[in-house]
Amino acid sequence: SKNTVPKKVLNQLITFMAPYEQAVDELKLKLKGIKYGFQKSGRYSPIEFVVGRVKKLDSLLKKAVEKEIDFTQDTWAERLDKEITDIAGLRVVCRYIDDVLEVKQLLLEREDITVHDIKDYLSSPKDSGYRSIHMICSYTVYHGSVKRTLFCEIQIRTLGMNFWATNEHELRYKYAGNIPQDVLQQLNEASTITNQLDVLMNSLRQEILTPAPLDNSLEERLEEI
Ligand code: 0O2
Repeated sequence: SKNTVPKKVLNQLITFMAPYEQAVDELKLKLKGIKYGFQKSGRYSPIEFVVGRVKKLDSLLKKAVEKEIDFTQDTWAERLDKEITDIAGLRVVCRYIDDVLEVKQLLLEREDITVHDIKDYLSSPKDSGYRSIHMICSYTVYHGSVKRTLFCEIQIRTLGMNFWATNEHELRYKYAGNIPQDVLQQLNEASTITNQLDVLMNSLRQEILTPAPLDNSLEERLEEI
């Protein structure tokens, strides 16, 4: 799809991406701040880890072509800003399903992140078996001498969902999008099993968050086994 883009625009695209890179850097730090805050105060953190990326150029161009964004017209930058909401992407990975919901709630309450839309692939998984919560947000960066408010997509998922999605993503890449039926079947089964594990582990979360009963010493509990 690169040959649909004039050479001059390719250079402009690098400049175009710069504030998005800053947004990813800042948001990564801020989301990690949630985790550190819990840890420093000795509390259980609903966040296990945070990763971020700006959309790769080939992936961005592919989506732009799908949206019929014409790079020979000088409206292309405005259209990318407005129509491609995941140029800045953050991913928050949690241990338990309830943590995913807690992080979603924490993000909804923040004043530096405006949530525009929530895609709940947790309640309604995709046909592929994909599960996650996607929050389409906007965030303001002060980049050079300009203030820019940019869209970003924050994905929240469990370790299990992340494991599944990583495998599925690699298979989709390997088969260039045409995953054989039997592999799709296996992936779907893996998604079901992953969800069963997530649901089971989620009940352990309650166990972890409630203090051990005082009248039940470690020795007593070991004797019970
Ligand atoms: P990249 O840039 O390669 O990371 P769409 O409009 O179809 O593109 P949709 O369904 O509206 O997408 O979801 P959304 O909110 O735009 O998010 C797309 C991103 O969600 C993907 O990024 C993945 O990170 C993730 N995702 C969505 N569906 C699946 C799925 O079935 N399997 C996996 N592994 N990940 C999924 P991209 O498109 O890969 O972009």
